[in-house]
Amino acid sequence: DLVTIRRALISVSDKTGLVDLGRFLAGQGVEILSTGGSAKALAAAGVPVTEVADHTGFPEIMDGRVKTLHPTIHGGLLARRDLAEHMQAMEANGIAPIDLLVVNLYPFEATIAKGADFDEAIENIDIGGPAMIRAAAKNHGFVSVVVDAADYQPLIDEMTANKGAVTLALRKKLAATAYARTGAYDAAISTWFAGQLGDAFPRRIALGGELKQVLRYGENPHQQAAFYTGGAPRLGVATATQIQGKELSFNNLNDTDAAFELVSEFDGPAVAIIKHANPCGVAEGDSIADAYARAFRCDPVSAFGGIIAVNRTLDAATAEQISAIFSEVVIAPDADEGAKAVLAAKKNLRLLLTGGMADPAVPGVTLRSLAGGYLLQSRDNGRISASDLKVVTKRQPTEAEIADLLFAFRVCKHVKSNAIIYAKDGATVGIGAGQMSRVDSSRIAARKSLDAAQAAGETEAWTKGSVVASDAFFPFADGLMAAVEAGATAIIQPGGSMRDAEVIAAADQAGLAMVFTGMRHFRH
Ligand code: 93A
Repeated sequence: DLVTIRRALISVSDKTGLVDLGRFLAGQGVEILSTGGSAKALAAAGVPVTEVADHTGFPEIMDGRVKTLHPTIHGGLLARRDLAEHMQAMEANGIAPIDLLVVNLYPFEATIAKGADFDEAIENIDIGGPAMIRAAAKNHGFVSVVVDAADYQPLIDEMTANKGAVTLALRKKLAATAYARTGAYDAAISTWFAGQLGDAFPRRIALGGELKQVLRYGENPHQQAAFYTGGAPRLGVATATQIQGKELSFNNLNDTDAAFELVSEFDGPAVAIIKHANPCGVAEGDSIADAYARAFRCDPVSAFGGIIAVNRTLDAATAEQISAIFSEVVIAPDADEGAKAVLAAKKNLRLLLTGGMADPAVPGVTLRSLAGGYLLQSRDNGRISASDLKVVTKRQPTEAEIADLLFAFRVCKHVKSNAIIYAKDGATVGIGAGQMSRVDSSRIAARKSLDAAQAAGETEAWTKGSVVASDAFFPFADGLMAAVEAGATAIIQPGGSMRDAEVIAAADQAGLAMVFTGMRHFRH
């Protein structure tokens, strides 16, 4: 299954490594065909080369739009060397076989990334390149196709080891890479095109994306996983720089994303501590050191082995507090030298720096797979402010209560449903997450708050005198009564239940203030 390379076609936009490859091939006695710019670069380096136009006898026309789109080229790439009929067709039409294709495409992705206008983007859609790549990859039984400069060396190594020939194993691998490239290329074009049309839900989506890391395993050790970057650039775990620590795991990446998205919601200094994609403490504070202490206090037991996100430059004082226990990851917009020095002592702790915060209001899409399909939705960028609140009880919330209600509802958005959040003075004091019944979430939050208070030497749960947020309406008054029992004084919830009247009456009876947001924040 070895195929000796006798003739190669080289047509590359990115000329990296071109001359070295050309020299190697020429040294192996390979005849090189090449397009305008590539041929020029090779000839200038003294590599013998034949222009594709001279080979086909047809000139490059229409500003290069038609240069390799010619039967002499495609016949040379597609002919099956094991079929007499194909060989005769080549013979009869003066077609020479091409054994190696080296192509990288017009830089469409880079062109749109630099903000090019519509016409320039269109001109950077490569047609001839993908056509040749797909042809050569189809005929990988006889042809090698290289679409990435990173594959020049493996090719050179194989040819060197096999007297100028390439194995079927490598040709197959190169073919798979080739189709991934043309697929991703068209994905980038279609995504860009849909964006130009303002079409948020195109009939067909093509996922671009680049492999960043093959992970040790997935959510569990028996699962395989990899991390891809792509889509609309958004500051966060996928774009962050890792300063120190072990390799990130699947769960680390997922939890760190949740942590960073949550902490990006707040304007003042804020800290979120995440376990299993849910927060176990969130707080705003005068400084992030203050916010960390208050977030940690919510549930110190769960915070062990957590993932910490902060929304200000990490300083030494906060790093010292973080170092007091074992944590998996810290993500921050930046870290000062003092903080870096403190965390350096924790060899395994991963420190990720993003260079800024994500804008929670920005539109975008989230994608999830299910058996045989995908779910695509616009991201939950909903944000409730004081002017959106509708007071439904006799008692109006105080200003302090309103501030805590808004804080708690913002946290709710990042907690698995059913989510119940108790908060006081800009810090969570009880979190109930992921229960199938809302009243259970309410009770769990209160119970955990009591545990944390008692561990800190207090007798009363911190939910006493707090406010409470619910990610969706209370279907019955029981969930609200659980909050009353826990000592909450005010409630924020979307409203909209059939039994709203009953729930409002129960709140009035208990002397609570309750506000409706009209917006739900389910998170499943
Ligand atoms: O405009 S094209 O779509 N028409 C073609 O026939 C064609 N053939 C190769 N672009 C075409 N190419 C692309 O030209 C290659 O994919 C490569 O990116 C580029 C190399 O051009 P040059 O060698 O002139 O720099």
